[in-house]
Amino acid sequence: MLLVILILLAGGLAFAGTNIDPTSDGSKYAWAENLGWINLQPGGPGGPGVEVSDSGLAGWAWAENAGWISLSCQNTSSCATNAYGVTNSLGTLSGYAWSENAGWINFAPTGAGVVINGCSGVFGGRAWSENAGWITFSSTGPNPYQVATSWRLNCNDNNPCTDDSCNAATGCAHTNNTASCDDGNACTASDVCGGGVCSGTTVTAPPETQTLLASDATTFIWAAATIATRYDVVRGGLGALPVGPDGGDEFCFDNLPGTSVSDSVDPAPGTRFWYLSRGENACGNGPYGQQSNGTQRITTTCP
Ligand SMILES: [Ca+2]
Ligand SMILES: [Ca+2]
Ligand SMILES: [Ca+2]
Repeated sequence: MLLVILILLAGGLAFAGTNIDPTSDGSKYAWAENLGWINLQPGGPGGPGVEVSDSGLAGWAWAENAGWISLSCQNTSSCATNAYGVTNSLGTLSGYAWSENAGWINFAPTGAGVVINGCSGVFGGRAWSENAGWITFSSTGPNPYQVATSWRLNCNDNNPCTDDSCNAATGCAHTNNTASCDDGNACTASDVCGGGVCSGTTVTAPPETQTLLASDATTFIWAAATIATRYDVVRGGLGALPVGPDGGDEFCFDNLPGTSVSDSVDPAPGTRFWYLSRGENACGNGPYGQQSNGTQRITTTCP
């Protein structure tokens, strides 16, 4: 039997390696009441032993009284004819392993079952074999033993507003934090985590620009408006006031990045230009301010 299997193993099968007994302290033995010790890393690291993944167990275990135990039909490329294997669902194992000499080994028998502590990697619980009886994966008794793996549960909940941790006694924990974040909404600002959720202060259009003045004969400047990301400036002729309604004598300097604009155009002799600015952002356009009679200045010259 051993010879047959070893030839089979040598016949072109690549081992995934083994992540059992990561600290090399002997945490690789389960105990079967009718088989004795079962070694889940019989060939040492890189050998044909057991590999734990998010989806299940792969590779082989070795029982001193029963020979090789296959944890997956993939070991012998036999899944097409007999799909079996031990699956891993967040640390809870189920399904079957196969031993030529011990028969099927059920990892989730009624009233028992095998689990892996996703935060410590230590196996617990029992599997059942009709021929081998109970197989126990850890014991704190007089002769303590255990199987351990470097596999870990992924506690990342993909929520940046929680700090994720893995505690061997209590499992995954997600603690709300107050980190800065991005709620994906351009019309909220100062986004921050609270209660496990990212949110920000609603952004509306910028307020009216203030402190408009000509800094020299060709340059018009104004003070930055809060939450404005760009500015429009409308120019018109003093003789054509009031402002608006659109086009005509007016000219638009659209979507200026800063708080000034230089105008290379001179007014006709004897006339003068007026300039107005407004702030804009992705959530709206600010006002041009009010006329002396208290009504809003409206012009559609600038988009
Ligand atoms: Ca998180
Ligand atoms: Ca936002
Ligand atoms: Ca604009």
